[in-house]
Amino acid sequence: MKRVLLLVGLMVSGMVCGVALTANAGSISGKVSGVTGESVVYVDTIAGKTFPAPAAHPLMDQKGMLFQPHMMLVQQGTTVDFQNSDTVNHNVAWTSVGGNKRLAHNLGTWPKGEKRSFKFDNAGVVPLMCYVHPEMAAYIIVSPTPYYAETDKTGAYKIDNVPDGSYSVVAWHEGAKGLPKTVAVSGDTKADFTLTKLAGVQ
Ligand SMILES: [Cu+2]
Repeated sequence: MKRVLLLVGLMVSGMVCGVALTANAGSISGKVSGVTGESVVYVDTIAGKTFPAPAAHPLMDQKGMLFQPHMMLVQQGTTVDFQNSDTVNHNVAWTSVGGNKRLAHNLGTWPKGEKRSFKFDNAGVVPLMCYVHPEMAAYIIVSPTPYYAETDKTGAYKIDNVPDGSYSVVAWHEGAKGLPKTVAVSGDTKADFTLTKLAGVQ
């Protein structure tokens, strides 16, 4: 009798594990081509789904007259810390978020060693600029879901732990229009993108 119960127990736990693995084991991977260097790929807004904001504050530094890093990918709701590490004053501002000019914001201008923070509650590309030094530029890409990845230099990417389902997946590269594509994720799924560089498009 005990042996039968043990066997049933093992079968049930095996089934539970199996289901759990199937639900969580998916991924989206592939290649972004048509552009040179790193791009980003993220799963766009999923209807009826919200995700808790990450607690970590990534750092956008202004150092050596550059925004560092040049491209930062964060989840919606993330607070980014902006720091000035140079001896000159720097400004941080953006003219839109996801193309929406009403979300333009100027964080101000401040000296070396100071930091200011901003919580990005709206998804989309944030083109960063410094009004003191017009040559300074960088991008924060705010993903509405936790399913995102930067490509490597060859354009290859992999987004892990994506539950099975049909999603709009967006590929973006500096100077190219974001390209959405419907991807039906079932386990490990491939999705390739070909982007086109456009003049005047952020
Ligand atoms: Cu500056």
